Amino acid sequence: MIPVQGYSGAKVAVLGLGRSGLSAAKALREGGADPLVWDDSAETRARAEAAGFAPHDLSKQGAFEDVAALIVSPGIPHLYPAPNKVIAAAWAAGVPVDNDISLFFQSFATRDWESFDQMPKVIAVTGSNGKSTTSALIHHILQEVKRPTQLAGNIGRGVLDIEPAIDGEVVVLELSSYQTDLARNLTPDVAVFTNLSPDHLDRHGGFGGYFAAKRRLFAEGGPDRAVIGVDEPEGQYLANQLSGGNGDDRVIQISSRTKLSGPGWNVFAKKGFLAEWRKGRQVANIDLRAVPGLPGAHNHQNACAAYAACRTLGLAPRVIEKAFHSFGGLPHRSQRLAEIGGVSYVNDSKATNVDSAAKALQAFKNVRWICGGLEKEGGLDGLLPHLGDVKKAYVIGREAQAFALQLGDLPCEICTSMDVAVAKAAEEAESGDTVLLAPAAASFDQYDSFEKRGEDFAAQVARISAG
Ligand code: UMA
Ligand code: ADP
Repeated sequence: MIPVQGYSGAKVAVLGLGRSGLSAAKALREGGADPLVWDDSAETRARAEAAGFAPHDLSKQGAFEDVAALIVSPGIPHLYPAPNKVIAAAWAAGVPVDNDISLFFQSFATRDWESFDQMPKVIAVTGSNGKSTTSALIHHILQEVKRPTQLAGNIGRGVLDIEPAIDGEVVVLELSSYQTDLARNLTPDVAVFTNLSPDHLDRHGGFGGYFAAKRRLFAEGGPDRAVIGVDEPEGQYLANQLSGGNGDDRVIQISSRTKLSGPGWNVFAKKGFLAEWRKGRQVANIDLRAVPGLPGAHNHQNACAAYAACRTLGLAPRVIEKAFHSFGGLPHRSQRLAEIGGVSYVNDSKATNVDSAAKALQAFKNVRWICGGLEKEGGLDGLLPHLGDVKKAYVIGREAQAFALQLGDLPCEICTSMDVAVAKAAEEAESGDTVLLAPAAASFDQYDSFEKRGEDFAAQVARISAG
C-alpha cells in the first residue's frame, strides 16, 4: 500500500467503498489521516465496516465541517448526467474534491528515493480502447527484462493498493476518463493515448467532454514523453499541441493505419509489420503477424503504443520484440477459446462499445457474430461499414429486437440469451467460420460485468466441446 502523504492528522472524506474507495481509505489511514467513509449502498457499507471502517454519513447536514478533502470513486458521477449529492455538498462547503489517482501522484515519491540509483517512473495509459491490453503488454515487457514493475488503475486494482516503488521500478497505470477527469495531481513520466471513439458520453456531457477528460493527462500532467495515437483528429490535435515542432521527440506518434514519415519520432504498423522511424531514419522493423497474443490491426496499435512507451525507457527493439511473443493476451479480448470441427470460438466480451466491436469484426473472417446487450449512447451506425465478413448475427440482451433492427440487411436471429445464441451459431457454423462474441454493448442488462458475460460464453462453448 502507498501511504497517502499530505493529510496527516486531517479528516478526509471518502465516497464510494469499492476497489478504489476502500484502498484509498486504507492508504489515507496508513498516512496518518482520519478517513470518514461513506457509500450509498448499505451492503457495501457493511463490508467496509467489516474491514474496520465505521461509516460516516456524508449526506448529513454539516458532514463536511473540518474536512480537508473529499475523495470520490470513479464510478460516481461528479458532473454528468447529474452530480452526486454528496459531491455537490462538498462543493457548497468549499471542500476540494479529488480522487485516488491524485493521492497516488501526490504520495508516490518518498524519502527512500534519495538512496536509489535509478528513479522510479510512472507510465500512464489512457484512450477509448486498448488501455488494458497496452498497459498489460508494457508490464509484461518490463517483467521479461526483469525490471521491477507493478500494474494498477482501471485494470482492476486500486492505484494506492500497490507497494511503494523500489529502486528503478516502473509503475504502469491504466487510467479511464472518469479517473483523469477528477484528479488534481496527474504527473506521469510517460503518458500514452491509444485512440478515441465514443464511449461514456453520458458521464462527460458528450464527445467533447470525453476528450477533454482524457486530454487532462497530457495538458495538466506535462509528461516528459507522450505517446499519441494519431489515427483520429483528436490524437493529431493533441500530438501537434504537445510538440514544440519538427524533430521534437518528446512526442512519439503512433498509427495502425498510416505510414508516418514526419521528421519526429514515429512508430506505426502496416500490413502486420511494426516500424520505428526517428529523425527521418528507420530504426526498427518487427513482424507482428506471428505474434499469437496480439491478433488484428487493433492489437497492432496496442503493440505500437507499448513498444513506444518501452523505447522511452531505453529498451532495445529486439528485446521488446522477443517479449511480444511471450505475451498471452488478456481474457475477454480477442481471446481464442477453442476450435471445434474447424470452427473457432473467440471471446471479445470486452467489446462493449461500437469501435471495439468493429475492430474485432475486422480481425476475423466468416464471422457468426454474437452481439447485443445494454446499448450505449450514439447508436450502432459505426458498425455498418464493418459487417462485410459477418455471415449472421445472433442477438442477445433484453432489447435484442431493437438492437437487431439497427443492423440493416444483415441476417439476424433474435436469441436473447447466451445459451441459445451459442447453440444456434454452433449448429449453423461451417468449417472455417469464427463464432465471435463482440457485443458492442454493455453487459449490465443481463450480467454483473463483461467478465461474467465472457465466462458464460466460455461455459456454453465448453458444453459444445464436450458434445
Ligand atoms: N456508489 C455510490 N454512489 C453512487 C454510485 C456508486 O456510493 O452514486 C458506490 C457503489 O455502491 C460502490 C462504489 O461506489 O460501492 C463503486 O465505485 P466504482 O464504481 O468507482 O468501483 P470501484 O470498485 O472502485 O472500481 C473503480 C473502477 N470502476 C469504474 O470506473 C466504474 C474500476 O474500473 C477500476 O478497476 C477500479 O476502480 C480500480 O481502479 C472498472 C470499469 O468498469 C473496470 N471502468 C470503466 C471502463 O473500463 O469502461 C471506466
Ligand atoms: P480498454 O481497457 O481501453 O477497454 P482493452 O484492451 O480492455 O481496452 O480492450 C477493450 C476492447 O477493445 C476489446 O474488445 C478489445 O478487443 C478491443 N480493443 C483492444 N485494443 C483496441 C484498439 N487499439 N482499438 C480498438 N479496439 C481495441
